[in-house]
Amino acid sequence: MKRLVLAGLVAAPLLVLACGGGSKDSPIQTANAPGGSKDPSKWPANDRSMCDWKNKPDLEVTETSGPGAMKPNVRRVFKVVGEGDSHHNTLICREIDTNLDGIKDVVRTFNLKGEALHEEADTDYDGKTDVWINFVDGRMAEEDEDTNHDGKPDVWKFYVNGQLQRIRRDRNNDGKPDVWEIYAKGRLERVGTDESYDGHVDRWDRDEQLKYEADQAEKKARDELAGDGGASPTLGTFDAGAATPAATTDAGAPAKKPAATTTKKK
Ligand SMILES: [Ca+2]
Ligand SMILES: [Ca+2]
Ligand SMILES: [Ca+2]
Repeated sequence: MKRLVLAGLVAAPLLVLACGGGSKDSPIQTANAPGGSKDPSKWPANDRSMCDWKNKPDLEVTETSGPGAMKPNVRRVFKVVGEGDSHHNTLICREIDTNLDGIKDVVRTFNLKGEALHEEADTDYDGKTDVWINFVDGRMAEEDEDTNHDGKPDVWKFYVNGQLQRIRRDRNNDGKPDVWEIYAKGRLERVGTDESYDGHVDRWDRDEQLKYEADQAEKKARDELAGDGGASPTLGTFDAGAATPAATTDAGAPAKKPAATTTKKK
């Protein structure tokens, strides 16, 4: 069961956990948040809780130890709802110290129906949040990422019915998007680039058919590797997100190659 719970988490911590299983390169795994420690006996008293539960006596809190944890690294916050027979606890917040350094690094909140609402994560364990996820009807609708470690999002991914629709990227770190990627059925269809950083697309590229075919094949292979996949619909969603690192580097580059179809705008 614990594995299922973890499967619902954001992809990056999941990958780190997977690396802990003894795969080749896991430099991230050794990273500590500032103030954290790999030695559980030196875990800080303040685990930098990201759930809002302190001084709220009406909430119930549990602390449990996830896989590999010597001390509790998972906190769940429950709200007591209903009366009489319908009286029960419902999970409203769960936070985890995924790299076991004593500092919580991923938090997810839930509504009273049990659907995910929001998630925040510090996936590189530098003490700063770098992934923000919003859910609609329990499914991921938007995932923002900070890739340049300035504490602000510079990649914005949008999903509809669990499928990636658009990605906006900020290449010059002015906080505004200058690359727009449009996806159809999970495939990158076209890329708009704002070369002058004035907020307007200067060029749309619709080429790179082969690359997208390769991406698709890779995704298919990954889906098959994921096996039953029945754990949660979000697992598939996270896979879609995981396909983007390759797209990230490629998206900045298409200008170099002559595009099959290039249209000038404005
Ligand atoms: Ca941590
Ligand atoms: Ca971070
Ligand atoms: Ca920009």
